[in-house]
Amino acid sequence: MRITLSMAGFVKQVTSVILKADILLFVLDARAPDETRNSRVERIIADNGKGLIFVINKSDLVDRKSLTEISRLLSPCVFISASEKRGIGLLRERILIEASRQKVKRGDILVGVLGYPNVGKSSLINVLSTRNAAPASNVAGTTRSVRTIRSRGGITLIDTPGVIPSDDKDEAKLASIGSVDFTKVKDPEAVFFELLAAHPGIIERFYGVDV
Ligand SMILES: Nc1nc2c(ncn2[C@@H]2O[C@H](COP(=O)(O)OP(=O)(O)O)[C@@H](O)[C@H]2O)c(=O)[nH]1
Ligand SMILES: [Mg+2]
Repeated sequence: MRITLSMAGFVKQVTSVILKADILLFVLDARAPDETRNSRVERIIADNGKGLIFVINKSDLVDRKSLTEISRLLSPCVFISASEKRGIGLLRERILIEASRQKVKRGDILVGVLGYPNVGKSSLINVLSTRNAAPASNVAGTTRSVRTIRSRGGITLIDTPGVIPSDDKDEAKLASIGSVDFTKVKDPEAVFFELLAAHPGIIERFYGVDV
């Protein structure tokens, strides 16, 4: 197995999920797809020859037009709403397509879930494992010993998502979608003024103040 980038700077869990999985679901927030991508993580996936599917979650929160724009830039991608359980069938189909590209044996597809905090990784794992889900098990005795959840169609999920640390990204954008806890933001004033500039008038109207 080839690891081309140093592990330094990454949460160990993210890299370990990538190395164990055949296919990675990179969960993005439909309201901020660019800001919830991570080029370093994407490179590690590519360098290790793993399959990658961008899963655009929370698509219930954006309009159709912006979904079309997003899909032009991300390939392959699937739009879902984990909370409304939409797009899950299409996602399963896409996983099977990528698995055959990766020459993974049908019935033996190990899928990992990655993304920034709060994009909906746990919600996605939950919907994918609702039907025919086996209880979390331990695939022991193989090189990829890992806790998994069996899903339908020969898809097996790694039960722990890889959480990408949000400290190397645009803090203002991540705070605005709840991906970083605002109480933990390093420079709250800077974030506040960026939000103010990005959404002129909204904060003033909401609080009935002049800023
Ligand atoms: N509107 C909407 N909210 C969602 C969706 N998926 C997850 N959420 C919400 O986003 C928050 C974070 O979800 P969670 O699965 O815990 O994210 P994680 O931190 O990536 O595991 C929760 O409040 C979820 O209810 C979705 O498709 N649409
Ligand atoms: Mg979670």
